[in-house]
Amino acid sequence: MPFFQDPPRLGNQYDDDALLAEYLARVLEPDALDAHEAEYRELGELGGRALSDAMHADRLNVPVLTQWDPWGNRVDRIEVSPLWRRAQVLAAEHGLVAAAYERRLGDLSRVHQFTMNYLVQASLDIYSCPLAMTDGAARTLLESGNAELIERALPRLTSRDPARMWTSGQWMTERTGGSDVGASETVAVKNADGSWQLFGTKWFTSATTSEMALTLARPEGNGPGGRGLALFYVELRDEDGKLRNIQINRLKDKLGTRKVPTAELTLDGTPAVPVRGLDSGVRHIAPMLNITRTWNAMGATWGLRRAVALCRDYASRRRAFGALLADKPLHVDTVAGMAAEQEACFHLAFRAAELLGRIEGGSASGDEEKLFRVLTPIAKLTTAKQAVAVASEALESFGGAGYVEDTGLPRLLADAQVLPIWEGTTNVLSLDTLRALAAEGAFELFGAEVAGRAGAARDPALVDLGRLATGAVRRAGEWLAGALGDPADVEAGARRFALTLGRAHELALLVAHAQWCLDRDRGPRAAAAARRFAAHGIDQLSLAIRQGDSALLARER
Ligand code: MFK
Repeated sequence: MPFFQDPPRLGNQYDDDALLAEYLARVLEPDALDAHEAEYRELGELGGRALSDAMHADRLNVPVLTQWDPWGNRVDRIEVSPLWRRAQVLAAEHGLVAAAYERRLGDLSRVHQFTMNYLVQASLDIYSCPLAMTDGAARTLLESGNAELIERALPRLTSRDPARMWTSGQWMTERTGGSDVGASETVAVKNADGSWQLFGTKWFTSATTSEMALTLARPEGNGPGGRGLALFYVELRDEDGKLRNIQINRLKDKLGTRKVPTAELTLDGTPAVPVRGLDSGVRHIAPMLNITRTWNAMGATWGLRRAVALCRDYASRRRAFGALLADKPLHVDTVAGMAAEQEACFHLAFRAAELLGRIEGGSASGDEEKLFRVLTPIAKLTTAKQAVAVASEALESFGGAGYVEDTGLPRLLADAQVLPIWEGTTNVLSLDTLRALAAEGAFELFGAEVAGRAGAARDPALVDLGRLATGAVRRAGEWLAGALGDPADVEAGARRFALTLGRAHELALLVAHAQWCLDRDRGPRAAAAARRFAAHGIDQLSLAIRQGDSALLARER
C-alpha cells in the first residue's frame, strides 16, 4: 500500500478552543454564556467544517470586473465569489456587525460580537474587510451627530436582514499614498443648489461592492493637509443600480486577500454629502480608523488561531522518522512557540474589545477612553507582526505541503501579510502610538494597566513573569524620556518602543489569565503560554542602536 499523507482537519472551532472557553468563562456572566453558547457552537461548526470546506472549494474564484455590457454601455459590475455571497447573508443573520450596536450584552457586546467573528471569519475569505469598514462607518456616523445620515444609513449598516443590510467602504488612499492621507487630491465642488460633487481618484478601495462609503475630499478653496479635507458620505448607486459618476478602473492584483474586490476608482462628479463640517476630515474619520484597527487586531487573532489549529491537528497525523510530529520534541517546541504568540495576540485584541464595549456603553471613565486610544495602534501593530511571523512558521511546519497552493496553506501567509499594511503600517502606527501617549497622563495609565494585570499573579513563577512585563514598560518610559531631546531618536526608536509596550501588555494579560486558570485547576496550558511568550522576548529597545544606520541605507559603492 503506497503512502498517502492524511491532510490536516478542523473540528468545531468553538468546542476545540480551550483558551476561548476559559476567556468567556472569565469575562461573561454564566447566564450570558448560556444564552449565546448555542450560537457560538453553531458558528464554530460552520467555521471548522462547512465554511472551511466551501472556502477550499472556492479557492480559485476571484472577483470579476465587467466594465462594458455587450452594447457598449459602461457598467462596471463586480461579481464576487460564491462564498462572499454566502458570507453576506450569514453576517447579517448572525449580526456580525449589528451585535455591537444592539448591545444585548451591555458593555460586553463587543466581546460577544468579536467572539462570533473569531469563530467564523477564518473561513470567510476576508469578508471581515467590508464588515470592519461597515462597523467603522456606523460608529463614525454615530459620533458625527449628523441626524439625517444616522437615520438614513445606520439601520441599514446594523441590520440583521440580508436584503436590507448595507456594507460600507472607506475610501482614503489615493495615488499620493495610504499613510500621508493629508496629501489627498480629491476635490469637493459645491453646486449652486448647495449639493456637493467629488472629483478625483481613489487608489485602494476595498469594498466597491458596498452600498455606501465614507471618504475624504478637499472642498474648493480649503487649505492643504488633513485639516483642509472634509469627511463625505457617498451612496454608490442610484435607484436603477447604476454607479453615480464613479468608474471602476481596475481591480488590484494583490498578494493575498484575493477575494476582496479592491479597486481603483475615478470619481467624476460623484454626489456626496458632508458628514461633519467642511474641514478636519482626518480627525473626523478617525473613529473609523480606530474601529477598523481593532478589527485588524481581531483578524490577526483568528488568522493565528486557524494556523495553530491546523498545525496542531497535523502534528497528530504526520509521522516522520518513526514517530508522530506531536511526539517530536523539536516539533513540539516550534508549535508551542506559535501557540504562545497566538494566545498573547488573543488577549490583547480582546482587551481592546472590552474597552471599546465600555466606551460605547458610556460607562468607561475618561482614563479608559485614553487607554483605548493608546491601545488601538499598539494592538494593531503588535498582533499584525505576530500574525505574519506565525503564519510563516505554520507553512514551514507542513514542509513542502505548506508551499503548495492547492493545500490552501499558503493563503494563511498571503492573507496575514495584509495585516501590517492595511489600516496603517507598523511605522505609521508606531508614530500614532507616540501621538496617543502625548496626552496628559497616558503613559502612566498604560503602565497602570500593565501593572494591574501583572499584579494579579500570586504563583511565584507568574509573579516573575509579571515583573518582566512591568520592567519592560518602565524601561521603555526611561528610553522615551531620554530620547525626547532629539526628535530623530524618538522617531527612529518608535517601532521598537511600541512593540515593547505591546508585548509587555500581552505578557501581563497572559500572566493574569494564567493565574485565573491556576486558581481553577484548568491545567498548565495558560502558564506555559506566558512562560514561552516571555522567552521569545519582550523588550525590543535593547536593539535601538541608531549610530551608523544611514550607512546601511547608502548604495553599496
Ligand atoms: C480584518 C481586516 C479588515 C481591514 C479592513 C480593510 C480596509 C482597507 C482600507 C485601507 O487600507 S485604508 C488606508 C489605511 N490608511 C490609514 O489607516 C491611514 C494611515 N495614516 C495615519 O493614520 C496617519 O497618522 C494620519 C492619516 C492620521 C495622519 O494624517 P494627518 O493629516 O497628518 O493628521 P494629523 O495632523 O496627525 O491628525 C489630524 C487629527 O486627527 C488630529 O487631531 P486634531 O485635529 O484635534 O489635532 C489627530 O489627533 C487626529 N487623529 C489622527 N489619528 C487618530 C486621531 N484621532 C483619534 N484616533 C486616531 N487614530
